[in-house]
Amino acid sequence: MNQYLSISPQVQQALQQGQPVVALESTIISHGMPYPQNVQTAMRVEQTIRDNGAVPATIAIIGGRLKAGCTAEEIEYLGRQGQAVTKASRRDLPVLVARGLDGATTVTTTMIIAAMAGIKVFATGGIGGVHRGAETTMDISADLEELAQTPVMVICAGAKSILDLGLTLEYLETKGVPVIGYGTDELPAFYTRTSGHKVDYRIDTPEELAQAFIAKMAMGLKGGMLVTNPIPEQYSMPHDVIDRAIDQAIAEATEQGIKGKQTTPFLLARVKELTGGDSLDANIQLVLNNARLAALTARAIATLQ
Ligand code: PSU
Ligand code: MN
Repeated sequence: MNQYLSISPQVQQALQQGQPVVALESTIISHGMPYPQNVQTAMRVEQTIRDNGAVPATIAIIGGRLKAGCTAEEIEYLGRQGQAVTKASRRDLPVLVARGLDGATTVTTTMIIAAMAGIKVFATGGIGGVHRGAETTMDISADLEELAQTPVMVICAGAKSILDLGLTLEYLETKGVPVIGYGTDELPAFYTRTSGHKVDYRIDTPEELAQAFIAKMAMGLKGGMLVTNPIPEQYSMPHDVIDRAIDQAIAEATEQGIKGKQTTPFLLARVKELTGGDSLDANIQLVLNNARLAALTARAIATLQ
């Protein structure tokens, strides 16, 4: 086992016994939602995974250790620290680990640590992608490169239209990452069930998600798979409300010269402020929905293997 990895006893036992485990990221806790809703949501997500027959493994870097399975105290700590914790992407791991520091894991680093631990399924809210204006800023999330090389299935609610969704799909195509719509032909855009962009394949059951993922692994094709699961109808938001908030947030980011790793957290926080509590409620519900699907899919993989 990697000398920097710490797997919690519960997660370790589940992995040894071939039981289903679902990885969860921690940047969504520290940077994605305000306290205390972030911690409450993280605990509800873990419980949803247990209720659906799998073991949750919230992933983070604590004191330089790569944790697969955080305690309730560690989740509370990350939630309280909020943006004071380092948002840790692939390039941050060497120095954080060498210095014994803390880091909240993005989709990228959650995939890396999940793969080290042997966890195949990961549930989150939204992934990073190609930002609008990337043709001049070159701002493309490391999440896309990670999907291209690390063997983890990422179950999300699509990507927010703070990104250029068309370019994000083009990038994933180039990198050979299958983009699946769960029960839909269209890429969901996080708060909304539609985006006007088609996914590569529609799959309607956890069993078929499991079969496709197992086939990919068995063929030795590197990289992961992206499953986009639309927000439940009753929680989805009107396109015009969300589009207006996103356009304004992007204009403010440009005006204030927001760059690099600050861009995504800035946009997420502004969209949340501009849409009031509604977007936070929608965010919480879609994460719970993804946790449920991830648990069922992890079970299907465990049964097939
Ligand atoms: N998009 C969301 N919510 C999030 C993130 C993205 O809707 O919480 C977080 C995830 O941790 C994701 C990261 O991996 O932001 C991407 O950041 P960047 O764009 O800087 O790569
Ligand atoms: Mn970026």
